[in-house]
Amino acid sequence: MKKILIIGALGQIGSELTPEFNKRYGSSNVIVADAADDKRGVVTDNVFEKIDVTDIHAIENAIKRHNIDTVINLAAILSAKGEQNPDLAWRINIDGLLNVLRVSVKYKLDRVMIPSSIAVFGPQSVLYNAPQETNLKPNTMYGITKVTGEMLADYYHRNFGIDFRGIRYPGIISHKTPPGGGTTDYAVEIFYEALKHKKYTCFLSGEACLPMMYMPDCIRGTIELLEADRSKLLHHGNYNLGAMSFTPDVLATEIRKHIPEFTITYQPDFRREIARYWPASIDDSAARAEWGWQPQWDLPAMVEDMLKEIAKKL
Ligand code: NAD
Ligand code: AKB
Repeated sequence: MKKILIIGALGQIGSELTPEFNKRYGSSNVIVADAADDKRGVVTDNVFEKIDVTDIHAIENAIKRHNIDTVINLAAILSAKGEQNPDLAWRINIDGLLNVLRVSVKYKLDRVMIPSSIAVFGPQSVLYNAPQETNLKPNTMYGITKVTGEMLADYYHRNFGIDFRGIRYPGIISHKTPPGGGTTDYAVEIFYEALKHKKYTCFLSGEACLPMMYMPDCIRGTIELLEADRSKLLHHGNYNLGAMSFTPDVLATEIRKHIPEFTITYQPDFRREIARYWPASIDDSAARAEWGWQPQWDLPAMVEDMLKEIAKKL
């Protein structure tokens, strides 16, 4: 892992992974890429390449030019946007992923990481303490692309020896960059509305319990898996990763401990149907056993920190 290319680096996770990589590996060794322009000034110290992940030549050019040996592909269409444009979700999440896998073989990359999601689970999965291995038949296009991605990654690992690593992230909560169009986005929006207007209308139902994680845990877990000893990994692109689980009702109650006037109302839309077949909690014992995963942030600590940080921004 000497020279790293992050594709999709301007999004919610990439914008926080990049500075951590810079600290760890040096910004001259971290090349960042995205199909979008860096209008928010996310990238400060890194070389920036405008790359569409569906353009294999653009990826190849960057790999050759910068002597890349590790690729992190964060470019994706998330669950809610994916239901609105399933063709686009397939093109970016699968054609893009295949491009990354193909160049990994051609340029003999040292390591490749592409995230999966709790969206791999579906109506036939065990949804409480959802096991690592279970019946995966999601009913969203996003979920279908994530299961397919996990299977393709396994195939490339088996047949071409690619060192592929990936996590089924839960909903990620953060305050730096807004989430990109998912079902768990409510758990970020709610903080801005609580601070600005002391009320929030939620697009899920009050009892929709989902696994969530605060960004510092997400970044630490990602780096820990990336750096883990390959010989200890029995899985590759599909680690369940748990931290906390809560419903909108429970999150609102926790926010009310800091803002007593805060109220929440519910107007569920199509995203309620997406959340309905996602797990309430996940069994991450494989990640704990194989590379020592241990979450550090719980709900009260996360809520306190989010309110403090967003208040500074507002
Ligand atoms: P995001 O939507 O915030 O960011 C995605 C980035 O990809 C954006 O900057 C976008 O401009 C870029 N992008 C889109 N299409 C592109 C293309 N064709 N070529 C290059 N770049 C393109 O997403 P995120 O939340 O940072 O998620 C990163 C990864 O983590 C995704 O694979 C996502 O499925 C996964 N994930 C995220 C969460 C979460 O809650 N954030 C949860 C589970 C899994
Ligand atoms: C989404 O809601 O689509 C993402 C995810 C859990 O994959 N946050």
